[in-house]
Amino acid sequence: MKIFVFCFAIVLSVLLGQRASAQDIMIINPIAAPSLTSASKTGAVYLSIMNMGKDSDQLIGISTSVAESAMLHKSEDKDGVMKMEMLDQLDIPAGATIDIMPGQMHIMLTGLKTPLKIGDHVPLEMTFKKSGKVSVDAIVGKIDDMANMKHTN
Ligand SMILES: [Cu+2]
Repeated sequence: MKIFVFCFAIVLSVLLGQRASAQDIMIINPIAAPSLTSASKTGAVYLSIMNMGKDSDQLIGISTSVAESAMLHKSEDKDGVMKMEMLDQLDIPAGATIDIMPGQMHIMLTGLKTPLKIGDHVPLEMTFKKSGKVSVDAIVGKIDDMANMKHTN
């Protein structure tokens, strides 16, 4: 009986250990912007990535079934003109939360199959170097006009 309990404890700790490492990355508040016109072929998704692990991790790829491609873009205000730059990977330090938010970064969808309406689902598969694939379900909703915050500071 004692041996049984001991074995059970080992199995349990192994299971919990695996579960912990698979859940080091947490995606918070994923939201997609609604399309402005019915002809829109591009879209944007915003979310925060939290790394609860002890090691840094890197976001190395994103895919979605609603568009031909999804990639991480950095937006920069250069003399009043918004410029976008593609990021091949994004470092998420241990214990850090990285915000992909308007005015800073966005996940750009190109080749949208249908325009995005409020309430639609945008499934994303995000690939991390250490944590592997993380599935995300972003809902299309009104984006707070956070981009305008840059005018107040
Ligand atoms: Cu972009």
